[in-house]
Amino acid sequence: MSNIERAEVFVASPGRSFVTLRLTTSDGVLGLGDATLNGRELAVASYLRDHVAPLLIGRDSARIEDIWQYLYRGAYWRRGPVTMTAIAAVDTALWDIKGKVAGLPVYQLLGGRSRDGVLVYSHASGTDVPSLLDDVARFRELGYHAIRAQAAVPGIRGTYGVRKGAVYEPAATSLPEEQPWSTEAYLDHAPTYLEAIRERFGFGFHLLHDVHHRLTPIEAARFGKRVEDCRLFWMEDPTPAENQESFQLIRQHTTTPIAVGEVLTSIWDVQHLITEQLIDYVRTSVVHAGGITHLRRIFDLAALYQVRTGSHGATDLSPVSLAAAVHLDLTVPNFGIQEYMPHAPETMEVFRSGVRFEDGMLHPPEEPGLGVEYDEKAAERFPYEPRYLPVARRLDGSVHDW
Ligand code: KDG
Ligand code: MG
Repeated sequence: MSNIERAEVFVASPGRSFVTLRLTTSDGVLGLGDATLNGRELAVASYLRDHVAPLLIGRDSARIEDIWQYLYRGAYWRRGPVTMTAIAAVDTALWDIKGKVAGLPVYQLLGGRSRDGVLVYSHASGTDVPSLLDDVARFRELGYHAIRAQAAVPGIRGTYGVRKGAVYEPAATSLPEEQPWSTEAYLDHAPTYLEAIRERFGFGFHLLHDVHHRLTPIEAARFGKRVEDCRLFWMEDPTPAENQESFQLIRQHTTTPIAVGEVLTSIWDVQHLITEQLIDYVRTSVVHAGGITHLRRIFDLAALYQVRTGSHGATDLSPVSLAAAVHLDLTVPNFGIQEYMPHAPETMEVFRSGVRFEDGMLHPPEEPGLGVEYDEKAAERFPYEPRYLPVARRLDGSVHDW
């Protein structure tokens, strides 16, 4: 029996902040899990260090399902981003260990390949329409078959989704920046640049757009209807998903596919959306939805209702998460697409990952486990610096959904 002997939590900011769990077994096998919750990093680090690590020591590292149930049911307090991210980190690290013990890459433990590679989309953006079009051209040249497009709304400083430097990083300030928002200006502008992209580049690639929870259901219905001729792969998070019946209203008006789930953390949070077929893609991720064990359960439920997967994969999900996602995506029958934003070079100095991008697809490392290493020494050069996502305010000063 190979017991968990050590549980270490690393918090560092190589390019951006990451929380990483490393488990070590009595046989000296290491397992990594991502525990990053953007802007709330230390809450998960404390949950792991203070409340989970002491419970893990001495447990059989092979019993992944049992440890999942123990941490989930045993805590009494269930669900929520902090709990589910902490459980995810443990679960991911245990799959990494199991792969290393078996001498197999994790995707082989999950049933083996269902496809040759994992289709990904990346983020084109622009401060205006011409610069967005240039960016789309650049992603086409890089070989992407699917591109998300976002442009700044004229007169609205700091529109979400618009890259400032080489890497899109909205969590950029030591206290949340307040940014203005106008739904009217967005609804007038966004359809015009999506149309401009189709006019210039045609329909030979997938086009995606993230509404980022900014619209009411009827506004989202109007938006989806207006852009139908652009044949979007999806419109993402058209409205906040707390009131899930409201997606029915959007559905009544438009055939534009809908993707939801990056802020949802359990199968119960997506159950209604899936079983009522109110969405087409579920965007829950390994790191925020309880790890590989729980995400696979969500994806299996989704498969029953012809909902496909489209996991969140922004840069605030570490290379450990990305690797875990690629292993899982490769195996699930109802895979749709994977979000992929390459990490900053500093991030890749700390996380050595064998995940490979080729011809618009990601491929997992073939070595045992997840195929990612954490360089603790390199991480010491990047001490933790708290950074927050912005907050949006309407033009009258009231808070809007970011
Ligand atoms: O932490 C928040 C980001 O991950 C989020 O703003 C990115 O919406 C996002 C996306 O679709 O990648
Ligand atoms: Mg999003």
